[in-house]
Amino acid sequence: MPEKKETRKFSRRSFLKASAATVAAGAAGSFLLTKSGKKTASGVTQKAAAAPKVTHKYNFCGICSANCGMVAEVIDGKATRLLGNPDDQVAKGKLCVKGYAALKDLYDPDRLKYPMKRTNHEKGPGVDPGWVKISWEEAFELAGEKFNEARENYGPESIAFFSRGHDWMNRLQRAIGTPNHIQHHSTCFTTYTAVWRACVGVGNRPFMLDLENAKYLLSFGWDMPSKAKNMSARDYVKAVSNGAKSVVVDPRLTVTGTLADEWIPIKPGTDLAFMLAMIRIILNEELFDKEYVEQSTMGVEELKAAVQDYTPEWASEITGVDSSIIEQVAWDFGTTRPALIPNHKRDAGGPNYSNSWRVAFCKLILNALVGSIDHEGGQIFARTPSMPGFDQIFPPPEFPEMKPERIDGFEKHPIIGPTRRGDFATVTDAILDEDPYPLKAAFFRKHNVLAFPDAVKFTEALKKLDFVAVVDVWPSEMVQMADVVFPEPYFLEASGFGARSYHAFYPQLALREPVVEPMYDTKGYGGVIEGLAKAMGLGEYFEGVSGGKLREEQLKALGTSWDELQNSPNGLWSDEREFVPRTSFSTESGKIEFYSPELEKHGYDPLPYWQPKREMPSSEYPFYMLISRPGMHKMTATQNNELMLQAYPENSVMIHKDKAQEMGIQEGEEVYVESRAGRIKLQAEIIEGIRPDCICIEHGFGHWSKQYSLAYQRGANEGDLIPRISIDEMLKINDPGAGSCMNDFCVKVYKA
Ligand SMILES: Nc1nc2c(c(=O)[nH]1)N[C@H]1C(S)=C(S)[C@@H](COP(=O)(O)OP(=O)(O)OC[C@H]3O[C@@H](n4cnc5c(=O)[nH]c(N)nc54)[C@H](O)[C@@H]3O)O[C@H]1N2
Ligand SMILES: Nc1nc2c(c(=O)[nH]1)N[C@H]1C(S)=C(S)[C@@H](COP(=O)(O)OP(=O)(O)OC[C@H]3O[C@@H](n4cnc5c(=O)[nH]c(N)nc54)[C@H](O)[C@@H]3O)O[C@H]1N2
Ligand code: SF4
Ligand SMILES: [Mo]
Repeated sequence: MPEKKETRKFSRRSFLKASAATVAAGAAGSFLLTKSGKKTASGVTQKAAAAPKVTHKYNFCGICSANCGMVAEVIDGKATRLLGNPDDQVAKGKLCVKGYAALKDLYDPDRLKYPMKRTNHEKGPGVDPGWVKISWEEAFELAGEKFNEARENYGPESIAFFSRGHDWMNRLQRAIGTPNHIQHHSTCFTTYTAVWRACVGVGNRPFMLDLENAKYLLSFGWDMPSKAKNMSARDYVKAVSNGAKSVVVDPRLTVTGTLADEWIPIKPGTDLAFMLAMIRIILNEELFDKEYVEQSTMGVEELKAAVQDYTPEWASEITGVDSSIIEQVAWDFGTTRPALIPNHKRDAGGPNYSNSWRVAFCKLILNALVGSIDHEGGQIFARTPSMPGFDQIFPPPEFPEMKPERIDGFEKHPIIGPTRRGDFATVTDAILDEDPYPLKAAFFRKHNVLAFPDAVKFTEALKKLDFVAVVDVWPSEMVQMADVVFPEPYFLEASGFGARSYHAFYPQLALREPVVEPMYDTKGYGGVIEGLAKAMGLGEYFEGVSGGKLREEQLKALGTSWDELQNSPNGLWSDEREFVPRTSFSTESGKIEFYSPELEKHGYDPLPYWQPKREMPSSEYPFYMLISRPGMHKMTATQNNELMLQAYPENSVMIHKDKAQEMGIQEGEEVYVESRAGRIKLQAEIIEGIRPDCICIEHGFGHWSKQYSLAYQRGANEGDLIPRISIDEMLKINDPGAGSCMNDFCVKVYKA
């Protein structure tokens, strides 16, 4: 067990060591086929009757959205180890460190065990909620009564659901008649979604890559090999081992950078200038894939005219990168095939800066110029199975009319608004100011307080609500703010199936079997929603929906059945059809639009012109802020996992050694980091692999829930430094993706 408050002294050498360990983590565990064709973990033999009873169950990992296929070894009813499913195209027999360690979460004694209600009406960090155990009936009755009170007294829009999309939840939200379904996406990837919706018409989550076959990889902040998803590490290592050239542009030396041929430490928020200069060279020198551009794109002439001022010398001034390097990268990218600029959600094109959507736009253009959209070694559209939806299978009774105006103002963004993804950055002020209307009750699932920009202020906003219901597995900070708590089973106790989506070269489903019987008095999310609906008098919307009909109908549409999937020898259903590249797109022209009439129609720049990011270093706040996340943790959800904590016990402020020396800061010394939004205290971690004008903090720590016996008070939440944004400010930024500008602020650092 790790010691609390242990100092994590990380030199650059140990950083590299830890990084390599993360990449290599997939190497543990492999499988053998038994004669019957059923897989068993290698080294574990099926023993005779008197021996312990060893079984294997199929599941898929619920920690991150890669959902790697798993096989669990169970001995006498206790899950003893987890391994990757070898036939799953995502896992290919391996998990990442977090997946292997998930048993510690399953058996975490701090897990929520039964429904609870709060008896202390005061709320906030340091306040004991005064939990009382209640029955499920009482929990539903209490929540139903409070939600109805809000609905009747303040209108249905006074209720908000903060949750990832879910069939049951979506139906209850519409049955209540509130427009407020709020997800975290403006903090995570909406810049990409907006650009792809406008310019490609498909690919809401353009993050699937064929890294393995790429010959030139150019990363702008893309660093997935160091984290998840599992397959990124595997395929990146394969690509560089096969001789692919890798160039990493990042203000920080990342794990991807340590394995690359070149690291280019760019000034934060200036990738747009680098890319515009690349586009100019590739067009002027005619390095692009003429056939692909001719057949599959529209607007190349307008683009060429628009980029003529963006010379490498101009870009060099802005980015701090030599013009000769920019030229070399443009030539190499334009002349090596297949070449790929990989995307992931929070790289330079994610919602980090006010100009990030333009970066996402340039990345799309550059990949299309070299013919790498949906082609070998390129950016791929996931081949997910096509199944009928919940509403098709269970047509709903008529829904009440819904006010279009949302509490987070998300409907005001014409391109991203219809996706109903939601804005974490604007919601705090809207709740506090009761503008456009008061919010009175909220329902949270799988979103934590620490994930909201300016989390301290968001906590204040939560105190203003009359009633908060939370579904969780752990006693998170969100649970600490709840009036009623509904405990959910951990994914290893649940049943169902999931489509491969992050690495789906062909349609494939993975089975989820309970690895062990549910350990506590928990209920699945669908059951919680149904219980609440009934208590609110909205049971008619859920008649007949339970009982397995949904999965039967969906599987029937694929020519299989629940019975067949459950008895599948590898826990999978696969349709291994040939990969046929996509040649037409869902824009009006049917092509990838470099000049976007859709963006123009809605008042956004139709071409990716230069624009600086929102905030620059000043004498008051001299450092650029960089945010990342460690490979050994998933956001704020794994800091109570004993194994993960051994690997990474708390976060720190990474600062360049010259700057540290100049400021007299020693390794491990406590420093304050302050922004215009707030201040946190952390230990300094002195490294060489970062620009001297930047600091970096990894997200996920700073838990204040006292019910976490291991995670409590480790490190700090860098989210306390992120400025929240009012709806008006968000509209002024004029980002079609309404991105939360997660890194677009500067900080000062001083000794504590
Ligand atoms: N282990 C682990 N894996 C995860 C997660 C997790 O919590 N843990 N979370 C998952 C989720 S939800 C997400 S959204 C993704 C996020 O994962 P990524 O998309 O990889 O994002 P970050 O980890 O934030 O890393 C961003 C990188 O961008 C760099 N960067 C910052 N500013 C700039 C810039 O201006 N230019 C350039 N070129 N680079 C810049 C940073 O230095 C950092 O290396 O990870 C997913 N995978
Ligand atoms: N400061 C800061 N804020 C950020 C980011 C950042 O880099 N820095 N990144 C942003 C990004 S990219 C993302 S994706 C979001 C993610 O933000 P969130 O979506 O809030 O994800 P987590 O922070 O992991 O919190 C997940 C919560 O769900 C609970 N949970 C985990 N598994 C289950 C389950 O199976 N069922 C239920 N009911 N609950 C479960 C956990 O206890 C935890 O409380 O954060 C965003 N916010
Ligand atoms: S990459 Fe790791 S955390 Fe994500 S699904 Fe796979 S094993 Fe789980
Ligand atoms: Mo994310």
